[in-house]
Amino acid sequence: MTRPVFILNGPNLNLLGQREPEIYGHDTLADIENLCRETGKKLNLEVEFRQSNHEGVLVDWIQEAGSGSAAVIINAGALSHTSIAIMDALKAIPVPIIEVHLSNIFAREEFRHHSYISPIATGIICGFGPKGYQLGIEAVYESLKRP
Ligand code: CA2
Repeated sequence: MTRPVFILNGPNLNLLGQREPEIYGHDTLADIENLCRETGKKLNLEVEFRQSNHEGVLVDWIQEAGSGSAAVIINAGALSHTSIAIMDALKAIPVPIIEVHLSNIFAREEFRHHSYISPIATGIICGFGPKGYQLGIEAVYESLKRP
């Protein structure tokens, strides 16, 4: 069995399904976690799914993933646009990094167009809602087949 795929979620993603459904849809984070677990099961990949509203906690989890994961899939929420600490932590780990956003950040306000994570990510998926997480797990599966 390979190491788990860490799926990390940042600030306010715990509120999904409660507000702004026109942007983020009606699914809750628990629904997205279930989708990830089902996808992981089909591909025989263990999933470690977490959410925090705190930048430092996310940095701790990224460091943990550096030695204990097969890959990191991260939706850092608004911290994607602001956090050099998260970028530095991701830069320091030797596993594939997939950046996911539910919404198409390039079709929204200008301040969302830049992400500190994008330049150091293996790949980026945005605008496909919860399906983006599934696509991220499938991308990890493919990359593990062909290292
Ligand atoms: O599109 C995405 O996945 C985002 O990462 C979501 C973030 C946003 O700041 C990024 O620019 C794009 C927001 C997280 C969810 O925020 C909510 C706020 C209120 C109600 C529901 C969700």
